[in-house]
Amino acid sequence: MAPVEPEAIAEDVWLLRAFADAGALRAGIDAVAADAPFVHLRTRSGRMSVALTNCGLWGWHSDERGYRYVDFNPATGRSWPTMPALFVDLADRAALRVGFPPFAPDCCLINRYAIGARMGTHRDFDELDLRHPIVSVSIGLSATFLWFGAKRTGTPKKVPLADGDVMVWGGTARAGYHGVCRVDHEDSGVREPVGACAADESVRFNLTFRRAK
Ligand code: MD3
Ligand code: FE
Repeated sequence: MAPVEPEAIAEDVWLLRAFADAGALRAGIDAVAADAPFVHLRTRSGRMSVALTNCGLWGWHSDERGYRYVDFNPATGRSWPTMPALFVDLADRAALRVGFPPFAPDCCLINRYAIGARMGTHRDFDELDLRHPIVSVSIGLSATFLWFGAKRTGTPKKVPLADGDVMVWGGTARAGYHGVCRVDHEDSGVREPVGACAADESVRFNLTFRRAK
């Protein structure tokens, strides 16, 4: 894999462009989804346009009762699929690359964005220990990530994310507000999808590695 210099996007936010072999990760996503199919969960504000699944010990779940981590898949009654070794290795290498101690994620949330899907402004604080970083990997179609930081108002920093890009959040950024613009057309990207994704349908995946417990 080509060496990349981490780019500092904001305080404690790092971008590693084209760090991941997205084609290889796609095989892992397909294996996870074969056991734990993608679903559109409900939140208190309605049905999510993003479909998701999980692998690892814990999975992020939402319904009318709210958000939480669950140790089995409510849709199947089974444990979440094991995190593929390739996933764990990538998350660990990305965290190390920007100076974090070894990162042992126990949850990988996989988001799937079809054209038209978006993620509203929110922050993630259901994890027990916010000292652990978050590592996220973009696969397939490009999208614009919005970084608001400590306040959910104001003008966000817009970060175009392409196939294989990896971001790491830690420290002060861990509690920051963020979102993803509507994925609206296929040629919105800064780079063409490569490898196995080139032949793929119009979809963006995002892997989010977390230490939930
Ligand atoms: C920054 N996912 O799943 S990257 C999410 O592209 C989520 O699917 C987006 O926001 C996506 O919650 C954005 C991942 C991300 C996740 C958690 C964070 C970025 C974060 C927590 C703090 C700061
Ligand atoms: Fe988030």
